Amino acid sequence: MKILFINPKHHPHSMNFVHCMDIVGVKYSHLPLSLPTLAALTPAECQVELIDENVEPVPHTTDAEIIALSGSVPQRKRVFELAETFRKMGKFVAVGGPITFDMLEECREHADAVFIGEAEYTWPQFIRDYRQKNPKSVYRQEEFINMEDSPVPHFHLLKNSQYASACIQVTRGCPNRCGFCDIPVKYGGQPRSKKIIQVLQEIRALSGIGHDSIFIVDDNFAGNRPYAKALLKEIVALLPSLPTRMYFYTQATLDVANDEELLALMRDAQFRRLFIGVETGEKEELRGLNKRHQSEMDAKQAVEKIRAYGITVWAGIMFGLEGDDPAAFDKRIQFILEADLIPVQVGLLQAIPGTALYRKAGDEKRLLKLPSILGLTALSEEELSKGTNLVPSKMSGEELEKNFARALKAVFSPEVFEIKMAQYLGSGARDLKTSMPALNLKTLMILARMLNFYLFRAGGPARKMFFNVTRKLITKKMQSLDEVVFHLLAYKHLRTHYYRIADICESRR
Ligand code: B12
Ligand code: SF4
Repeated sequence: MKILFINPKHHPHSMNFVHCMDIVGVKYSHLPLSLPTLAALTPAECQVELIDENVEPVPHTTDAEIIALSGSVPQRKRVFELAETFRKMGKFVAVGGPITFDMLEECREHADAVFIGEAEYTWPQFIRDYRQKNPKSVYRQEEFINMEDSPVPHFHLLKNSQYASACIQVTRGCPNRCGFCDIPVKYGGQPRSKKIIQVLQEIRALSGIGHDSIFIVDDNFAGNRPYAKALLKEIVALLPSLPTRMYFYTQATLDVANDEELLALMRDAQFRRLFIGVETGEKEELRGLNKRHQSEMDAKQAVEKIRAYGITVWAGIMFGLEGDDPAAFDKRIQFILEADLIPVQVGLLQAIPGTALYRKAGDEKRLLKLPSILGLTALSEEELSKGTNLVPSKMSGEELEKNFARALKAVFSPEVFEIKMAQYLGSGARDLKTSMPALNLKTLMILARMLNFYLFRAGGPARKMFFNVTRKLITKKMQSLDEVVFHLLAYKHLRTHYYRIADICESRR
C-alpha cells in the first residue's frame, strides 16, 4: 500500500519570507514538519512519498492509494482543490493539520477521513482500520498526546536542499494565557516535551543531511524553564561533534530577559534569534491582552538585555488593540523606533474562536464574518486588507485600515530601517569567531545576489540605506555580518509584503 503525503502551497505571508528566497537561492523558508512526522508514524511495510508543494509540483498521476493532505487555514483553497482532484481519480483522501480545528465542516465535505488534533495515535489507528476496510470518517484526538510518543521525523524523505532552514519541535503548548491566543486551547496549557535524547538525535540527523540552521517551532521554547535549560546544556555539548556549524532560532516570551542563566545558555547553544510577541509597550494595554508575564516589564530594557547576549529579538507588534484610536498608531510606531525593534512583524488584533477575546467580542457584537477567520491569511486582494474580524470600538473600520496602511509604510520605509539598523549596530554583543558565517560558495552567492538586488533593483532610497548600513557595518561592527545579512534579507521580504498590503488598503479608499 502506498501513501502520498502532500503539504499544499502557501501564499506569501509576513512569516514565510517568500520574497527573499531568490537571494537565499532556495525555494522555501522552512520544511514542513507534519509530513516527515506522519511518515515516521506509518508502518514500515507501507510505501510513502512526501511532496511539499512549496518546493516541488504535485504529480498529476500517482500509484498511491491514499492521499494524505496536511493543511492550516491559510492553505485552505489549495487543500480543497487537491482533495477534489484526487477524489475524482478515485483515491482515498485524508485531511489533517490545524485546518481541521477551525474548518471541520468544509474538510468533511472534501475528504474521506478527517483528523482533528495531534495524529500520533490516530494515524496508526486509521492505517489499521483502513487495512480492515473499515476507516472512520472522523478521527479526533481528545486528550493531548504524550510528546515522548512523537517519533523522530523522517527528514531524509524531504527535498532538504530546497529549504533555507530545517525545523524541529521540542515542546507543544504554553503556560501563559494571553487573551487573544489559541495555543493553550489547541496545544495545551502546560508544555509537553520530547525526551532530550530524541531532540539531540533530531538535531544530529538534520546536521547530517547538511542543514546549518534549525527553527525550533515550539509555541514557547522557555515555557518549561528547567527543561529548556537542561536541553540547552546538552546542545552546547553536542555542537562541536556536528558535521555542520549549526545555529538555532525559536519563539519565546519577553520575560526570558529576567533569566540570565537561560540567556547565557542560549548564547552558548548558538541561539541567534527569538521571535517574541511583544505586542505593545503600554502596560495598560498588555494587561488588557492578559499578557501578565510581561505587563510589568520595560520592553526596551528587556530587548537590550537579550541583545547583550548576542540574541536578536524578532518582535511581533499589534495594532488595532481594544482601546486603540487613530493616535495609538503613532504611539506604537514610536515604540517600535524607541525600543529599536528589528526585525518586526506587525498585524491587527483579531479574535480566534476558542479564545477569551473571541467570547468577549461576541458578547459585545463586535465580530465580523470574514471569508477566513484568520486575518492576513489572504487568498485575494480583498481579503489581504481585511486583517481583522474585530469591529474597532474607537474608530471606524475605514479609519483602522487607513491608519494601518500609514503605519506599515512608516515602519517599513528604508529611512526607518536605516535608523533602526544604526541603533542595532551600536548595541549588543557578538563573539567574532562563532558568529561569522562560514565563508563557502553558498554564503558567497547569497552576498553576491544581495549586492545585486540592493545596488540595481531595490530603488534609490533602499540603495542609499544599503550603502549607509554597509558603511556602518564595516566601520563599527564587522562581527555582526551574519545578522546584518539576515536583517537585509528579512527587510526585502517584509517591505515587499507590507507595502503590498498598505497599497491595497490605500487603493480601497
Ligand atoms: C512553525 C509554524 C509556522 C512556520 C511555518 C514553518 C513551515 N514549515 O512552513 C511559519 C513561521 C512560517 C508560520 C507562519 C504562519 N503561521 Co504558523 N505555526 C507554526 C507552529 C508554531 C508549528 C507548526 C509545526 O511545525 N508543528 C509541528 C507539526 C508536527 O505539527 P502539525 O503540523 O500540527 O502536525 C500534526 C497534526 O496537526 C497532524 N497532522 C498535520 N497534518 C496532517 C495530515 C494528515 C493527513 C493527518 C492524518 C494528520 C496531520 O499530525 C501531526 C502530528 O501530530 C504552529 C503552532 C503549533 N503549535 O502547531 C503555527 C500555526 C500552524 N500557524 C498558524 C498561522 C495562522 C500562521 C500564519 C498565518 C501567521 C499567523 N500566526 O498569523 C503564518 C502563515 C503560514 C505560512 N506558513 O505561510 C496557525 C494555523 C491555525 C489554523 N487553524 O490553521 C497555527 C496553528 C498557530 C495558531 N495560532 O493556532 N507558522
Ligand atoms: S505567550 Fe505566546 S503562545 Fe503563550 S499564550 Fe501568549 S501569545 Fe500564546
